[in-house]
Amino acid sequence: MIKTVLCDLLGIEYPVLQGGMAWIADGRLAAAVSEGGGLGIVAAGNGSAERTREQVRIARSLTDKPFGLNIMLMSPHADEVAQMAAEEHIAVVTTGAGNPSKYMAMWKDAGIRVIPVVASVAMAKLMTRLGASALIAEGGESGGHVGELTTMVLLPLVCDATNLPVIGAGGIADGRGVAAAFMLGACGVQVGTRFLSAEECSIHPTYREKILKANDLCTMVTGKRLGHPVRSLRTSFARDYAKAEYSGMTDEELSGRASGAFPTAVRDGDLEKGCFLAGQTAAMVHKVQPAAEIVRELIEGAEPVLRGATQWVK
Ligand code: TUI
Repeated sequence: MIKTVLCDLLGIEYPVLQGGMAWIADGRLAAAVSEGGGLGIVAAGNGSAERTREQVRIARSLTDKPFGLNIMLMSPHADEVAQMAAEEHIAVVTTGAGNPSKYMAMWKDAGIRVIPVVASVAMAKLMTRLGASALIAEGGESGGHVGELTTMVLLPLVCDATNLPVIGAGGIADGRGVAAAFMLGACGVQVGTRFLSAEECSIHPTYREKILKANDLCTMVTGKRLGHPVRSLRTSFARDYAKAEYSGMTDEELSGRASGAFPTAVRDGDLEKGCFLAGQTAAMVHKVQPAAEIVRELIEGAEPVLRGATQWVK
């Protein structure tokens, strides 16, 4: 069985975090992952503090095990959600899409373990200095908001830049990916896309179907022109948006086109108007199964790979 310092740090059985997927990771999914021995995470996304608090309480009602809250720092509600996290004494806060420096002292005073996603070495060093408990190095294979670097490069660079436990993310969907992340210096993984096929994940059936049928080339990155690149399924919406980025459209017209596209995908499964966030590993997601089974498969699958890793060393 694989056990690392992350298990003791977070009070979990397996070093697997569920990604903080905006509009998707609700209390039900988070509780199911935590019940399965990983760390489930409720995502605040663009939601208000009160809406997010409801999901936190749902998670609490479904599990006694620790779970986390992901705060999307570009959200207009980030300040109030950050405050709510302190009030609720959330065990673990992960952050994404920005710099959480201004909240770190408040969270630490509330006894929260803070684990920011870092997309650069500079951010890794800053977060280490400000007292993060661990770091998530998330490469651009991931779904949603992406940085410049791949997991293969970012993860070892972040490990070299910090003495904190590092969690690898982006491009990990099975035991081989978990083992590879460990080889690069990680002591845990964060997995998002694979959980889109969890029984407890409440996305629209069309979204789930598109993930199950996805192949290797079925995601693309859009949004670079406005400075918020996101990886999503290559749907007609994503293709049209990509074309619009290189047309004469103004920035306002362009951002109007994307407005509401994430929740539209999750709730309505609308292929014309929705943006279906997904990582490159969508091609590796083949069946619907309980979240706890996914957690177990990730860890059990990594063991033989890690044991066999010395086979070429003579
Ligand atoms: O945050 C994510 N993934 C996301 S957020 C999201 S919702 C969204 N809404 C509007 C526009 C864009 C996205 C969907 N998926 N992953 C974690 C992540 N964080 N990836 C990259 C980063 C990141 C980027 C820059 C973290 C820190 C950072 O620092 C910039 C700075 O301020 O120096």
